[in-house]
Amino acid sequence: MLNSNPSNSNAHESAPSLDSFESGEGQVLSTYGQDMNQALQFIKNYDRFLVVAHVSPDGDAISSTLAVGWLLRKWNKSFVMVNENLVPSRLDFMEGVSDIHICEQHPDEGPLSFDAVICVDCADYERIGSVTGWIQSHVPILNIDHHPTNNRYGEVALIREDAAATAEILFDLFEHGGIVLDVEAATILYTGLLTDTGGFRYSNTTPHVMETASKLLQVGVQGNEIADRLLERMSYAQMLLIKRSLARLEFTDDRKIAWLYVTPEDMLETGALNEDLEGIVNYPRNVEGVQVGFLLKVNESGRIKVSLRSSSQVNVAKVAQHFGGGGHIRAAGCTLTVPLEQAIEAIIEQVKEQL
Ligand SMILES: [Mn+2]
Repeated sequence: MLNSNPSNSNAHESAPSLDSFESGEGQVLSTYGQDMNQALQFIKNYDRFLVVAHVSPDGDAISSTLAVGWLLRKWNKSFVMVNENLVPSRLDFMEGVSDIHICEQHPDEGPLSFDAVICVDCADYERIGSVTGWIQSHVPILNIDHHPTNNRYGEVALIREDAAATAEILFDLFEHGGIVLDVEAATILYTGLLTDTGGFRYSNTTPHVMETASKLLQVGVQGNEIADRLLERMSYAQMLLIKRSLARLEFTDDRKIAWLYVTPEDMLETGALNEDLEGIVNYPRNVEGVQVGFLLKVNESGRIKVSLRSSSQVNVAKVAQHFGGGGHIRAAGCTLTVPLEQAIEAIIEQVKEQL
């Protein structure tokens, strides 16, 4: 079935993106090229796929899920896209969002049968949450991700730690495979790139990111519209939540660490959804002199989700890992099950170790 598709007939011969991509590092380059070949071969080898990203999906998770779905559709494969949790409504504009099954709404109902799994934007297999219950242990997995903490699970792992987003790796993969993007696919990839770089502002915004963005804009992506929708616009509930949580902003005596928290009552009384928490953690981090900012979200169960952001060389992934979490050097997260005051003290102590 794939041979009928001319755009994919020379997937293994052409590697147009690689030479311009990391010149001078031939070793890294060729390994990445080989991994991309293996990933393309994996997709060709099977016919029915499950595509899944991490729980509480962000822009890159949904972008990557949809981009893989777009390719599978193009290659006439059958597939089911799934996530444990609801897709944030601000991401609704991307083509295919309504096709993503939400596992928490149908926990007992397995998906259509499938013979391979593609996990995107997940540092470890458990990050897909309850979707693991849909997958039998013998089913082969393709693992596509950019987290430095990725443990290379799965039969094939396509990992580039210095990629800003999984969407960036998928762009490389498509370019490597000679797969021509349409505006829908380009918009999907651009969204992952935009959100995981904080609007092309974070330190992961490399020349390769901007080259990728440029190529996507050339396909016809409306970058300004996506930026306005995802970076500027706020829901009313989100603004109420910010108003409340900022009133609780606290600092250590040296003002190098700052934090705030959100309670279940805040969520209930403002009508905010989990997606409305996005970006709040930047307020403490953005204060002059603050090296690490963090946000604690207390859940009804008493569990506390902590988001950490570093504005300096402090590696917050290490802090998160200490509590069983993970992430990137400047953005990481973990979950604690202790009272709020204790959680704050424990996090501060670990951050101080890294300072
Ligand atoms: Mn990501």
